Amino acid sequence: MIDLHTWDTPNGRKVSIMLEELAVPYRVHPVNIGEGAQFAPSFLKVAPNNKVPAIVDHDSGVSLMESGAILIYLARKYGKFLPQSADGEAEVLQWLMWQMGGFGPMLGQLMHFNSVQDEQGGYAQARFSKESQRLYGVLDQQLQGKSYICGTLSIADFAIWPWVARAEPQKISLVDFPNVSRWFQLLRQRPSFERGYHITNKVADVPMPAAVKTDAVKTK
Ligand SMILES: N[C@@H](CCC(=O)N[C@@H](CS)C(=O)NCC(=O)O)C(=O)O
Repeated sequence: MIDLHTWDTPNGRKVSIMLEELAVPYRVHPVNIGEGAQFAPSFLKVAPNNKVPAIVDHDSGVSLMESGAILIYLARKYGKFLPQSADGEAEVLQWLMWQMGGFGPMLGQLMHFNSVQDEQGGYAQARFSKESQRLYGVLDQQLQGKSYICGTLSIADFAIWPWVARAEPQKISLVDFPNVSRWFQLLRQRPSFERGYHITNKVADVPMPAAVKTDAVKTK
């Protein structure tokens, strides 16, 4: 049994989506980061960096924080969503690292500064918006002629998709990125993505959004 400590955020959703795709048993422990639950001593024992997600795998005794490390661990444990060949694995890890080091942090900052109204917010908003647009362009190029980021469904898709699902607060129009838009819609149709996206809302017993907001998402 795996314990998943998470909240309804892009990094948290990567792991619940993967667990739903794997169809393995797991329990969700909501960590309400809006109320400071990430600083509770019991959570810090599992995640010393006080951020979600984190897992405890009771089969192996492994306790892990950092969503990228968790995705790699689960992929290796279950032998799925990470190619066995050295070159195949390297390609997936390359896009996972791209998400962990660039796409996620930039979009996180962009969403923050989009919500800040003062002058300082304006400068930072423009800076992160420009870089985010560039990163979406890189992803769009990678998805040209492909159903999935690395050809077949992998942990790179699980890591990147929940960030694209937040395009609206990022003020990014997916109309400008037709390959990203097509890929986003393809994965959105998978029941495991739908379940994994909403899992923390269900468990946290707060109102569930009607659907992932995709009004701005139109394929060309
Ligand atoms: N690099 C970490 C980032 C995790 C992260 O930033 N989590 C956010 C939610 S998406 C969080 O827990 N924030 C709470 C806080 O900063 O206090 C990962 O990918 O797991």
